[in-house]
Order: sequence, then structure tokens, then C-alpha cells
Amino acid sequence: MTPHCTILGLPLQAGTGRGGCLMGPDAFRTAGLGEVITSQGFGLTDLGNLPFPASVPEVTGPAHLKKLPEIVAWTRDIQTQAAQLAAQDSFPIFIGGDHSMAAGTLTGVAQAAAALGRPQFVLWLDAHPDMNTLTSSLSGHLHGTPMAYALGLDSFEGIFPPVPAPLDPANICMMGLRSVDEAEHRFIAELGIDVYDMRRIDELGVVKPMEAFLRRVAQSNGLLHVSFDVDFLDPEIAPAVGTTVPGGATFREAHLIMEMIHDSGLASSLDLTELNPFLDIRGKTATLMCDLTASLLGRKVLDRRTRGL
Ligand code: HAR
Ligand code: MN
Ligand code: MN
Ligand code: MN
Repeated sequence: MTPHCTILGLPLQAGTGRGGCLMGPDAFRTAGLGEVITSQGFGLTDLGNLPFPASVPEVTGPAHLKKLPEIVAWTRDIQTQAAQLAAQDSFPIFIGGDHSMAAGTLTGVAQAAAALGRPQFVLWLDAHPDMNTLTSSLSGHLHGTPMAYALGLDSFEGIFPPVPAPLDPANICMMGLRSVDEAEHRFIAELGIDVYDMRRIDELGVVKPMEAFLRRVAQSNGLLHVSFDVDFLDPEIAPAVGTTVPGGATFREAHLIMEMIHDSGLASSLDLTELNPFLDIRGKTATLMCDLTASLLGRKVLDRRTRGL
């Protein structure tokens, strides 16, 4: 991993039904994300927040989709930024913002990987696969769709920007799933995506699945994007998210995943997404997400200090 990180705030919330993710980037900063990065010995560039798109295209799609033109515009702008940042010698951390941001981050980093001739892998930590197409989405909320877009599934053409380098389904690992729509089930089965839902995590733990996946990334000389949705975590420890689902990852399961990613040295970019500070309790979710980022950047359990509250 490079000794430098770049933060880019993505204050979008048009992909959700609920206001608040707009404040996510500032909550991560307030909770000390910058200090977490520098205290792990990394240089830091904070690019601030990407501005609201200057122009919103006139696109039409299925009528039930909410705020489609706005998300198309964000996707275009985020994709450009993510492709540029992933090509630099600094570890990009994209702080959202709702998960529709991943339409831009996944496709941007995959474009940069393709330019290097290296395969792009994705570790997707989420209660949801966010793999609805524009036609299969039942809610119309576009944060339920970025994975389908990045895979190049049907329905996005002519509405969203073209996908420069569609993800290979064989290079995706999803962990923490426990809320999957019928159509998403079908897509996962058809594409053969490597999925560890919470039942499988209960049965196997996180070590074996992570070892197997990280080994595949290493053997392919791949780049690894980690997309971390707050609702991957159990709502008891991470209440600040609009779509809580009971039975999520525990504190130690989540930290262990981050620690294993660090030890592998394979991570090349990170999304921290779906934080809704309006729903937080004295900043505890934002703080936990920063601590998890510290583990990904190399903080060890024995380095943890008692925190004055
Ligand atoms: N699958 C549901 C839908 O498409 C819920 C999606 C919720 N997504 C997130 N991000 N909160 O993971 O509407
Ligand atoms: Mn890079
Ligand atoms: Mn998500
Ligand atoms: Mn989710």
C-alpha cells in the first residue's frame, strides 16, 4: 500500500429515500478520519467535497425511479474523479454519501485498473447487494443499483454514462448480505457471484472466506476496491444508517476483515458509504467507521488507547 491517502467527499443523498447522507463526509471528518490516516503514518490530501453536479442531463428512464437525472450526473462526475485518483500513487478514500456513489467509484477505479492491464476485484461489505437494474428496482431508490451498473447489466445503456470496463462477476466477493430482492437473487445465481450472507458468516466465520478471496486477488495481481456500507454492521453498534437490517456483522468480525485486508497489502481504494449522521447517537457510528478504517490502514488491537469520552 502507498504511504499516502486522498480523501474525496461525495455529499450525495438523492439515491436514498431519506435525508442526511449529505452530511456524511463532514461527519467522517468530525469523527477524526484525517487523524486516523496521519496517525497510521500516511500522508494526507483532503480534496474536500465534490460539488453538486454543475449540469444535470435530461434523461428519462422507468418512471418509478427517484431523482434519476441527478444520480446520472453524480455518476458521471464521480466516475471521472475516481478514474483519475485511482491512477495516482495515493490510496483514495471516497466518503459518502449514499451508496449510489459506487456507480461512479466502481466504474472509475475499474477503468484505471483496465488501463494498467490489471484485474479489478471488489470486496462488497453490505446488508444488500445493490444489484437491481433500472427495471428490476422495486423501490425506485438508485442506491439499490450501483453493482448492477458496474457489472454492465442491462437497462442502464443510453441513460447512465457507458461503463468503461465492466466488472468481472468472478472478481467480486459480497459479505454480510441479509436483505436481497428476488431479482437480485436471480442475478447473483446467474452470474455465480461469491456471496457470504450472514448465515454463512455465522457458520464459517470471516477468516476462511477472506483468506480465499485475498488469495485470489494476490494470485491475479489484482487491484482491490473495498466498498463498505454502514449497514454491513449490526444496527446495535452502527445505528446511523437509513436502512438498518438486524443481524449484521459484529465489532470484531468487521475489525478482523479490515485487519486481514491490511495484512494482505492488497487494498487499492475504499468507499465509506451510507453514513447518515442525522440518525447517529453521539457520533458513535462515525467513530466506529473511522476506527475500522484505522484497522484497514494498519492499527493493531494492542495499539488501541483508552478513549476519553
Ligand atoms: N434492495 C432494496 C432496493 O433496491 C434496498 C436497497 C437498499 N440499499 C442500501 N444500500 N441501503 O445497500 O430498494
Ligand atoms: Mn493507485
Ligand atoms: Mn449499499
Ligand atoms: Mn446496504
